[in-house]
Amino acid sequence: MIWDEEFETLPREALEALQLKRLISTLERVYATVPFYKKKFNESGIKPSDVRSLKDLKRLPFTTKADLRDNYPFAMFTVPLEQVVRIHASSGTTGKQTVVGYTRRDINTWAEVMARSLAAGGVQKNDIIHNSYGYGLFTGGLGVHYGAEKIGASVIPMSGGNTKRQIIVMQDFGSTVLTCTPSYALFLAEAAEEMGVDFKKLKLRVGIFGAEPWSERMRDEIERKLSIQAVDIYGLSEIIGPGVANECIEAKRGLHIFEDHFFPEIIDPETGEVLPYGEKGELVFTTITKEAFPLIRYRTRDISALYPEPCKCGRTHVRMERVSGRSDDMLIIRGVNVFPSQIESVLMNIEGVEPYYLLLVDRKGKLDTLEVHVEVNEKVFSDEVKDLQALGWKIEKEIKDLLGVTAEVKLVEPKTLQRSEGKAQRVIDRRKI
Ligand code: DLL
Repeated sequence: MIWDEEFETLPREALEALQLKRLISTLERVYATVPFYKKKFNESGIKPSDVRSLKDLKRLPFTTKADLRDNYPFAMFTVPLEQVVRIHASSGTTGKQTVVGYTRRDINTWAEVMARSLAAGGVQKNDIIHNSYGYGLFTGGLGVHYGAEKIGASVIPMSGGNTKRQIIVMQDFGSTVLTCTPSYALFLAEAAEEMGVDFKKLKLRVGIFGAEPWSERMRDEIERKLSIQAVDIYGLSEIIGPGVANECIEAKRGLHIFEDHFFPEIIDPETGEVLPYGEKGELVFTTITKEAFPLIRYRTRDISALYPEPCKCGRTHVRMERVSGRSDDMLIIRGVNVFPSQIESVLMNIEGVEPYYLLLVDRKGKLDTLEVHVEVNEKVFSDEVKDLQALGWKIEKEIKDLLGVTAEVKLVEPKTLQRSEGKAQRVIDRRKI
């Protein structure tokens, strides 16, 4: 179902005209109210009035996470705090937290794009949404909540944790939609199995999963174990929270970016040059309707590509490929660039291996080492030692063949690696400590 037929199916020309109008008004707003932007634009010798077409956007400087840190906590806001009705923050893995603010209109915009996202995943007003994204400073919980209410669905504000109770609620209340991180969805499946609850007998029919990278194989695994359809939702606090883009359930091939609110670009992360449609690079967003905290050319560090081809769902907004990793997540192991998602793909293609793994990177002397801890299923674990050893070697060989890096694989007992209620931590890099 398309939530906002008019805006989500705008012909390209009309969409671009709208984007330009909104872009110019955003640029004027930040130039007039945020000293950081005024200084940066002046240094680049460009004024908002110089931007006459969408192509001119690339003449503007990027905004980075470091800029947000330098302006911590509120110096990037365009309005006085009395107009800010909500504040969220994301902790990130390094450095100071990033603080974001919303006016009342921003909260409405967010609810609107979240309603669109949920509707794209097939959610309707008679659904019961079991929302296990964390409520709090994290944008997941409240973001989904407002979108669900806007649709008129019944939302259960579960938040993360208390996994057994989650299963009981899902069973007793007849939840039809699950919203949480993909890793937590798998954990819920595991917990249900231990409690003797059969997911196939539950009313759950769809899951809207995001906030961390996941693979096509993981989608298959979740769909099979939970007996549902799984769609991908993308977003980041800085841009608005969840609801920047969402897959449509009709195609499940890439996420439609709500381009009448967020203007996307893909750049080469090394040179900053804008790349054409279809090429992989770093996603950059400019918000064109936000009031309190607009961002101009914000470098997300997320790796993706954009596809403008028409979609069978009827939406005209471009699709982004599922995020395969972050440019700053890339591990360089003995000179070889490795993304955790590449190792995940290798693991998920091997029979007997469970979707729980941890990558441990260390430096012994001058040499980097990579240990891959991965859980195997009960059946494999009860095999003879020599079979387990052979499986370990097989994984090592596949990693070496496909990624060109030597890893030491440790097969661990089922259910021994830490489960996450929110974003899973899959890499420990001891070299930085
Ligand atoms: O994770 C917002 C969100 C909540 C999105 C719930 C989807 C669902 P942050 O905590 O600021 O916000 O983290 C943003 O998470 O830059 C990506 O690296 C990653 N991320 C978010 N969604 C996806 C996804 C929320 N579908 C950062 N696939 C982003 C891969 C994702 N990575």
